[in-house]
Amino acid sequence: MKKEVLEVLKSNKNKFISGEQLSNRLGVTRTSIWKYVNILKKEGYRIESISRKGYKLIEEPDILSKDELLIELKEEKLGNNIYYFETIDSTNNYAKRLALEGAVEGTIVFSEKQTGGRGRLGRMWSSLPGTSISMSIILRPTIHPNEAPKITEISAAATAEAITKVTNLQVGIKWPNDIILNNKKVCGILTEMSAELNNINYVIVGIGVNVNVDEFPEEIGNVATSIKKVLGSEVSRKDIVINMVKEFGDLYYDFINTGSLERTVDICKKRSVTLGKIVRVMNKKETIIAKAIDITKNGELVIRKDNGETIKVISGEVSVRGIDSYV
Ligand code: BTX
Repeated sequence: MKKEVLEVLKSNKNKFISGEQLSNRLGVTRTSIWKYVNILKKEGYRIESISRKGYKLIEEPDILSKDELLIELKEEKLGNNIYYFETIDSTNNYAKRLALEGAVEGTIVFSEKQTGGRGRLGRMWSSLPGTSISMSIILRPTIHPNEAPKITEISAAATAEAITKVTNLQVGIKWPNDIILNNKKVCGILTEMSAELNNINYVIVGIGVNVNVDEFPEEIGNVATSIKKVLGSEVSRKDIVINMVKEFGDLYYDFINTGSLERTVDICKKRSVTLGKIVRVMNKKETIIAKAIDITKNGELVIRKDNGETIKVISGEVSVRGIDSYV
């Protein structure tokens, strides 16, 4: 019921709505309404209450609560099923458990704090409570497992677009999965999948964004930045999340319905900090130093070696000269 009270107050923001109207509309007593309003106030909502006038929502805190997100995302295809934690080991781990239990596509797991946030290849991801976003989306795409890397690019494109929409900052994409601001990482994406030979059981897209982080742990101080550090002011995490989920749903269902990755590739090319640069590509077999020259319509990175040979890279570790510290 707290969610319903909040929803009515939000749709009447900056206007008074009487306790009686609220209680008639929601079918609960005025005392219950008063109780829920007090809980919301404790959560940080600024609500004016004046006898005979009722309640007026004046200001909303920047919290990523389940109620807030369910209200804001109710029109979207993704995000109708939300799990929210104060602390968890890793939202990707929890999402995996949910996926195994049959959670539907579009289920999203959020946590304020992760005690075991994971990056790729066993690396760690540091997520700072209250100032960053840690979320994992469960997907059940009807595509061939070979196409799963495309979902990482969709996530990167959606996140970059959302950050620009909210902040006006021109964020870059380091192919395929890092979002870059001023040559430093502002967001990381970890895509994991469970599949059989020809079909995917589930994909988990884990996204970590440094939004209002002031100070990073020493070991990542050189590589990490936050939106606040670059913009110079705080940004609403809620606005970033809502826009991310919207953009993601838009690009993801466009790809699923049309089979074309064109819209995503256009964004990735336009924002690429990789194209035109010398890159080091590491895969299980070898390490290649070459120039990144294109991204194909299927999202592969095209690199050209000194001897003129061109190679299409589907996935792998790509470091970019000038951004990553390698020779
Ligand atoms: P990655 O392997 O590309 O990047 C990991 C590397 O990035 C680390 O080795 C470290 O150098 C650096 N790093 C760690 N934390 C941060 C940070 N906060 N900002 C910038 N750089 C950092 C990228 O992996 C994928 C990260 C996905 C994180 C999300 S959060 C929600 C979900 N749950 C989970 O456990 N992981 C994902």
